[in-house]
Amino acid sequence: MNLSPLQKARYEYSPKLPGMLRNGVAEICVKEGAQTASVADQDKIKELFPNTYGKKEITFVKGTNNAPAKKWVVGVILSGGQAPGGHNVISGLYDALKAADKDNVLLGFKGGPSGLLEDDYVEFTDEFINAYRNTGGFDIIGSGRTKLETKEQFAIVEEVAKKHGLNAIVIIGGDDSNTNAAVLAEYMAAKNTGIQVIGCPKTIDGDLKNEDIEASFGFDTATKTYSELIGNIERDANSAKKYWHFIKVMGRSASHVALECALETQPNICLIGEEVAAKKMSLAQITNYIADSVEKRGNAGNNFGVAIIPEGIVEFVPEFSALIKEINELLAGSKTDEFNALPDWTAKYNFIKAGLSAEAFAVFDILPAGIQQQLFLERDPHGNVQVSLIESEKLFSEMVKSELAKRKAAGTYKGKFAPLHHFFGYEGRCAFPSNFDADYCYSLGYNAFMLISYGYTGYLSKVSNISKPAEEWVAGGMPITKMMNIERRNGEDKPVIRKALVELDGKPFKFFEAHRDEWAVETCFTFPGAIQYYGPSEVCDLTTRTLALEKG
Ligand code: FBP
Repeated sequence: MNLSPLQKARYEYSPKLPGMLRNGVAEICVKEGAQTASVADQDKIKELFPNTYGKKEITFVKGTNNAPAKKWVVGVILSGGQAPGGHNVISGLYDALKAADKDNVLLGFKGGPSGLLEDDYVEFTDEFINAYRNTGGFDIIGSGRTKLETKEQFAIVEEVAKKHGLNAIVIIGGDDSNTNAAVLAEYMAAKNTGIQVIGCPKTIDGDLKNEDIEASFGFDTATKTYSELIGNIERDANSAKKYWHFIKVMGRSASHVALECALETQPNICLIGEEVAAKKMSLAQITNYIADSVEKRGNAGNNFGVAIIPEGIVEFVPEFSALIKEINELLAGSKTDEFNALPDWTAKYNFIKAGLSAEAFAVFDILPAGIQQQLFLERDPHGNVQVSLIESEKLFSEMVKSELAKRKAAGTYKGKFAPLHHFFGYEGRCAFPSNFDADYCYSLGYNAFMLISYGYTGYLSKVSNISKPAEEWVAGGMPITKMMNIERRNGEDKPVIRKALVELDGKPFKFFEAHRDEWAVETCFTFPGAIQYYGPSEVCDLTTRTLALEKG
């Protein structure tokens, strides 16, 4: 492997552990807290998790380790989308295992949950692990999106685990993967297999967050990477003074990533999906909101600006989601073939017009032609519209363009509008983890082993107080069932970890709301620059603005 100077330097970085984990595994003991209850639907969740429900919150403290002596064989998987720091969760877990006993074994199952089902694994060694310390990516063992959720799959996992003598499995994933970790833990406990299951909170989307989990790992680095790029674009915009940049950022449904980037860079516009839904905003209202900023700035001679658009925005626009629902029905089953057989777009357009309700067609008809075609051409294997592929940055810039043409004709708008488009997602998911993510992830992994060694199962590795210096972080564990409620998913009631959306009464959104009117008209850009790995702590160990505001 060719190594960059930074990669070599990062191998030598020593991640910071919470104070109570710093004396080594022999000096870590458990303090049990109160029994827990799920955030909602307690009776139902208790019934579904008779063996793992209601367990106590736990915290680690300095003291003699009194965990039973045992040889450990642990399996680990990475699940879902990449997030910076995954390699450090594995190295923290490995180091704690080996510190407890050098004969302990860590197996990495490859390609995500499917690695466990297919028994495709690698045994970690010092040499192997050392080549991945403090680096981005999930390439150490790969990841995947297979869901571990059926009894048949659990039986295979049990068989594979028994074959290797695994006493524990660590699942590094988002809300869905950790929900499945809780179900797997219950299965293993119910069958008295002795196989423990521990989760670690991962996702750049920031939506695995609650009163116990202050942040999912990867959010810090990904948003800092996007903010660096957005800041650079802002500086370019402010230099050339001739383009409006429409920037879509990843993050799935929730707008945490967009909001954090806005707090970091102070763009002219940032849409927040949760607000759009709460105010039931229409496409026209959103368009007008952006066009007002372009008009005011343009009339003052500032024909440039930056607008951040969250990936999931269109799902939150009520009239747009109603349209998508009708399109999915219109093309259900064999009707897709009928549609595809039509000779040209005019014939397809007439088919659509005849098939949609008047309200849905009115929404469809105001969309730019490119987006109209995207809605019908790019569909998933079930024939549904792939909402995440909709180029919402182009959708809004084109709608703003038409609106501005009207305003120009009416004589109110006197500026020029030249939009450019960007999508930032994959650029941030495998960046070298910031010092924060390197430290946080290593601590989550180290801590996961402490939970295992003390016999816990169905717990999420929890490191809190993370807006403070690492010395003051608090390590422990929380039963996953505590974070669960019942939700309707694919027509069934399911126990799931509640997904965190942006809270409109939360401090990060309130701060943004208090400043955005000024940002929309004036040029208030801030340029965060690249992530710094070496230098003064106030530059290198910064947490996100979201965390700082939430905990400040
Ligand atoms: P997770 O929810 O698995 O962490 O994935 C996050 C994410 O990066 C989303 O922001 C994005 O919508 C999605 O993955 C993209 O998925 P894929 O990697 O399959 O293209």
